[in-house]
Amino acid sequence: MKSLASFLVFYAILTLSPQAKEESFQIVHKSKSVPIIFDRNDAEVVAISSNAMAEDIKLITGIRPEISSKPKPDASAAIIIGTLGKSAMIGDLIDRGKISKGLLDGKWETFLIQIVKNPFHGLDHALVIAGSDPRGTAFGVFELSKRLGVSPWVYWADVKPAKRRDLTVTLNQVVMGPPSVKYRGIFLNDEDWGLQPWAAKNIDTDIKDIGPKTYARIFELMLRLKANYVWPAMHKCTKAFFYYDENPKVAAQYGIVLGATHCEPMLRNNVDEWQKNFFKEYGSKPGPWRYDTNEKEIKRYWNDRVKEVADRKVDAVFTVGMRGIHDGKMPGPKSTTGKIKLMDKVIKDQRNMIAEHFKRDFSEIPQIFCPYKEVLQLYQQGAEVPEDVTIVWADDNHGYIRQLSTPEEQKRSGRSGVYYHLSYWGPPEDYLWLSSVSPTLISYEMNKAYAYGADRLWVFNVGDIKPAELETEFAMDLAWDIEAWPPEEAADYVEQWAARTLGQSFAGEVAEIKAEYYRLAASGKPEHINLVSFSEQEAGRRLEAYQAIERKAIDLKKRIPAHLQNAYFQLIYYPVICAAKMNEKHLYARMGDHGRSQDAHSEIKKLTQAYNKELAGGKWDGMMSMNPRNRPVFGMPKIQNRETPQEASNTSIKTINVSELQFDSSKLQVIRGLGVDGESLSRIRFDGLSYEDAGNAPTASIRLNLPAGLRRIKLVCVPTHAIHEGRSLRCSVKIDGRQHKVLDVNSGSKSKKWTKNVIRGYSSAEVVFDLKKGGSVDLQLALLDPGLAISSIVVY
Ligand code: REL
Repeated sequence: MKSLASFLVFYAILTLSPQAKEESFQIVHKSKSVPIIFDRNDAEVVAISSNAMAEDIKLITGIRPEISSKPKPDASAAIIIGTLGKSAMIGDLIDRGKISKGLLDGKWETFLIQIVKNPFHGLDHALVIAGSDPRGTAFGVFELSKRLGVSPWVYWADVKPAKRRDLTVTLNQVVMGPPSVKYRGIFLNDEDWGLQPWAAKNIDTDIKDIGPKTYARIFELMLRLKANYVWPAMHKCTKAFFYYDENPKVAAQYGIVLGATHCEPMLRNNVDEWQKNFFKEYGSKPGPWRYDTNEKEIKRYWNDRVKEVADRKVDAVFTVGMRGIHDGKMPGPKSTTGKIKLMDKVIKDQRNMIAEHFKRDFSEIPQIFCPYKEVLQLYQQGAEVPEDVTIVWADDNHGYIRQLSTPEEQKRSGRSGVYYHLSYWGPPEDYLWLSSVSPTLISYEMNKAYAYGADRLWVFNVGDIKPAELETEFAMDLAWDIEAWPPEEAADYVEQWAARTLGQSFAGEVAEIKAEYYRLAASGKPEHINLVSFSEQEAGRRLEAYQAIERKAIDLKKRIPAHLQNAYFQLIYYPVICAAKMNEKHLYARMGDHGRSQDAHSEIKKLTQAYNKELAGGKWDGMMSMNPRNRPVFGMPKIQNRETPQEASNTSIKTINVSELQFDSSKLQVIRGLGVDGESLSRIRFDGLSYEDAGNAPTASIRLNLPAGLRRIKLVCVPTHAIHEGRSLRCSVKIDGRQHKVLDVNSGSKSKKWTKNVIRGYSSAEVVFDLKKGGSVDLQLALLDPGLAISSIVVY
């Protein structure tokens, strides 16, 4: 529980105390709040966050602080909020040595929070929040809010803070930033069954779409999460982001940097702007989406957006390169050489446009190239990406990053980033309903990426945002501070998160429930369960495990305080119970139990109805679909005949858990919460070294008693990918130091094997040894490549 302990210590620095102490600052006392003061010349996001803080204080105490631009004569204290170089008050405080310029100057998104005595004439003291830049200031404001007990999910998951009459903050100077990752953000994707219908019905009701009012709420959430970058929703159910003139304005007000997906170069939404509305914009039908045959038209279309972005001074990161209209391949030449040549030309032309309109050095105009799906092959085979462009490596859509930068690529000035899925539409199968990628897997993959230089930009596909709240917050916390949650500690995050979200007294139970929820989903996500086969024993154990967390979640619900019931339902109860019911529906059907299968299905229906119609008085109506894209898994499965023979159960001699192994803990570690068995053995951090000689590689061993004969040994591993081109995921297996074989579990990311692996949640490889005589033997594993994570070893 190291992390929980450090969390408590950390929070003790800034505690809320009912009685003011000398170093404390009273925000609300005797039904009176100190005012919040900021300079009107400061950035708009400062006004926005100051107002949000006033609302947060009101939510806790019932008293809304007054907002003003200068100290009020009748107040002896104030909260002063401002940005270095934009706020005269902050400038003054620096000039008079009250706060340090050096802590902020020249730093990206950095802030300090500090109690200052006699800040200005007439004020005895102030709580100062100062940022190195406007977003830094806003992050400081929301950090204070969070520490006062207001969750980032106060609106988005109804996490209401406990009421207090007085509000006092006690702190030493707090300095946070710069963040580990420069651009950190979310992709709002597959919005058709949640975000779009919900926004149309409840928020942007005038335009019946995801529009400026919805984006304002999303951007506030992002600031609360210290995120700064967005790929807006882009499916055909919604209009292009730029269609509503207000959208980019709202982004600017909230200080959010605009980006666009792997298939939307130059910030253009091709479904809406090319396919649907080209005529409206240009007075003619668009020609083919082919750069080799229709260069002029496509160029003009891109150029117009670049000009608009430059003219309106939109803070943006351009995606360069080209794919199909939507999530398809770039149309054009058939041959790979032809495609690569065309891609090179596209990128060159796009950069000329950027240069023409921005008239600044390329290093000041961030650009990304995302080798997603088939684009990775083009890149691997020679497509040229200028060195100042950030390469945004993608995962395989299932949470395992396909490849990272080689030592050569790590030298590029544009460095690299990651596009990572918490939600996904596409082959081999979607997972658009519940969110079940664990913090530990996120930490494992993103720490690995960071170690290989991916510190420039991280974007997470969060689907409709809900119910990926916890995982999204984890991802953003990690992007802010890569050291906060290393893989071996990431499993503790849930307890810390639950303590501040749902209350300390429930945190341990929530953490236990979620740990099982993630473990079970690792061997078959609820959305994939129809594709995974289990032996009768395995199915039985799985049902028991799900029913155990279901009982715990139901029991906990009875004790959660009234003001957090809504939050608990959407954050924990709905996903956990529905995951259990989805498993019951399919596994009981396989056992021929129609009644229980049908009951599970009906329960999912009932809970989804409650989510939409009853939760928080109907606030989330339209947000939750129990059958996005109507995939077969969501319907009633075929009930099998009770007599149907089940798959044979495991005949193995022994399954070895990695915690039974002996190893040097300065080189290897067991990571809790990773893999199908709930723990996996991996190297400590990602040192980058691969070994040809097993003698030098970190090893783990165990003494086993085995009968003589042919013995098959299977490694069950997390289905990660080799760290970069030219590497693999090898493990050398030795018995009694003599017989020696090397296994490789790297499957690539296109093979049938890979499909099987990501659906069932593990990769595997086997070796056969001929044991001449039975008895005690020494089994030794040498982990030759970084990124290899072994979950268990099965001996047959
Ligand atoms: O996950 C992705 O990045 C892609 O699948 C998306 O771009 C795409 O919109 C997908 O949701 C379906 O078309």
